[in-house]
Amino acid sequence: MEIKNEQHYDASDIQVLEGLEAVRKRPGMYIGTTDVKGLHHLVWEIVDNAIDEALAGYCKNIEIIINKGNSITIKDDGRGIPIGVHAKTGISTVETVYTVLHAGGKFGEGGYKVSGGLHGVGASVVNALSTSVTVTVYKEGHIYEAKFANGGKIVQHLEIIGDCDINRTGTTVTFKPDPTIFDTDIYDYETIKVRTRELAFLNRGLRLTLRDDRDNEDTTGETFLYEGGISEYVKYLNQNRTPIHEQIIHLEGEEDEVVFEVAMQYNSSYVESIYSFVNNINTHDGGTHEEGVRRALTRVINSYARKTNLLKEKDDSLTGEDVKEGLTMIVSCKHPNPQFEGQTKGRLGNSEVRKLADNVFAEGFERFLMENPEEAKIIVEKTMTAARARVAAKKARELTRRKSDLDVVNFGGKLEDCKEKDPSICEVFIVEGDSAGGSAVRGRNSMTQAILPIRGKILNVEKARMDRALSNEEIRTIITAFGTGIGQDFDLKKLRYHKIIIMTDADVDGSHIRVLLLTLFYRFFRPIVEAGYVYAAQPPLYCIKHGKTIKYLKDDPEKDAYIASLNPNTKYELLRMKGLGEMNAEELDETTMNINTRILKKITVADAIAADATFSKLMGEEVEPRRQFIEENATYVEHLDV
Ligand code: 1YM
Repeated sequence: MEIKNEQHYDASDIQVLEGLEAVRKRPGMYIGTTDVKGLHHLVWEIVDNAIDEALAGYCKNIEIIINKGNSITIKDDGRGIPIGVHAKTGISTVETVYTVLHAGGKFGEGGYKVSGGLHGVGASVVNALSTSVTVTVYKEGHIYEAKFANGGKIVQHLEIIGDCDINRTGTTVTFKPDPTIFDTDIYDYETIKVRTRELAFLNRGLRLTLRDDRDNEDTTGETFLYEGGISEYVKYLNQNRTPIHEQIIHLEGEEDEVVFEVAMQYNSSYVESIYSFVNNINTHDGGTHEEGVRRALTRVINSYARKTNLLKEKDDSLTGEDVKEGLTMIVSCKHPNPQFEGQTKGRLGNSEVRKLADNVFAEGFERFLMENPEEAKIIVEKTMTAARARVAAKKARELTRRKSDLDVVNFGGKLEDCKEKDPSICEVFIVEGDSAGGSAVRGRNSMTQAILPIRGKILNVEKARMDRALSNEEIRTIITAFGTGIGQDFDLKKLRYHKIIIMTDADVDGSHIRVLLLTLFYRFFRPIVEAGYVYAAQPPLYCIKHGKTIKYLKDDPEKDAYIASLNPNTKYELLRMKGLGEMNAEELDETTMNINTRILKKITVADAIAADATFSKLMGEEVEPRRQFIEENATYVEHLDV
């Protein structure tokens, strides 16, 4: 192997550095963002290479370690990145993969180069955005190592640093993200865990281990290994729901190197939890694989229901909406050449997949229904009940619609609307209790701030169908105030306020109401949440007065930090703030509503699947996990980025 003089840079080194420099100049182009999401993206770029090796059939174990100081180590037991000199670059393949943009692609023959996320740009981007990277390869009885620093500059060319068992093979990579590039350099264990578990579900038989060494190096970590693959994913998602049939239906097929797989089980809820993946990437906007399954599902259930006379001649056919009520389903497709479409590339476009998905699903599901008549009957009856509820909900929706055509200002006498009509500057505060509602009305800026008081607990929509939800006063008031309609009539453009602010007390009751409202929004008005229009007001817990200064502080850490920042000789008065209901209009305005002084928390959904699981856990049949979760995580829920 050619070993270069470390002090000397030649033309190819310079070219490489220019490439990596481009990544450092515009990191967003390569990894989307430089926020906490981008930071985590680096992990998945490296893990993807290990997963590819697993999909090629050579790797069984992958380990992810969060080290002290927030560097990351990823190990696999695959073949090891090739160590020979790369024909095009004249340097070792290891260095090529880590320094040449887009070199992560298919070098060798065979196997999928299937993962790679949204950006799919690989290891060199991670190197460009790191302060140090070490790549170790175990191969042919030797341990090889290459090191990079400061955005991909080579500090040690690939060399043998020791020997190992001749049977040991694999790749180990350690990198430390560059703190000057990212807004934060702190990795979140939960975020990594959720995705690691998901990768284990999506790649059955692959063992993934995750360990956090930051506080304690002796931990063994958590291992994720699912022999049942996506069937176990369905089981996991249904764990806080009540399945209505025992078996999880698992079907799969393959054609022209495209592997298609689906697992499903109905539960007694009314929620649709259908998630699809292509090459381990969540296709949140669906696509041909999902379309094929949905089409076949509706067709097969209808034909079975007619054949068995559960659905009579006079009955209308079941719709796509009816057959997905209470359905938990994972669709997974592995494709050597996927075409991702749409603005966020979240849709599979390959048209041949629609037919494969339809065929595999229709054939397998029909056989399942024939062979399991009892389960089949339960499923068909569930979809027929859903159809009746759909008809009832339509009537109820029409009622709300008619009502919303009336003068909204006077609607139920509850909503105190603002004078402005431009949604982009209007906000609505949803306030718990009449007394807080009264203070809020007096304390608000009536030009742009509307107040909607709600009484007591609102209906838990996790356990109610839309028709029942629509017969609930509070929910009808909210729908009408928003102006968007609901269900099939929903239209985000008609939203009357671009800030929907939940204002509840900072106690357990307040958290419960907040979670009920978030459940309502997430299940019935999801686009409003996804568009970032939902906020939680944060009434402060403390007030500190010194001299003429009055400072409101939202919690203990803020209070402690503020006191520590004061001159030690400063005399100050510390007050614990009252609940919303006890504040007068002026206090409420200053602490919670005034746009210059208030603290708002934006509700975000980082991961729809995790949020779905959290809501079913929080709001589903089981009471105990809910009580516990709310008490322990009252504020944590607000991120939904579980
Ligand atoms: C912890 C990260 O990168 N593993 C890994 C990467 C590769 C291979 C094996 C590999 C691929 C091939 C042949 C092939 C990569 N190789 C390349 C390239 N783990 C990690 N494990 N032999 C080994 O694709 O034919 C890129 S990634 F380009 F060099 F082949």
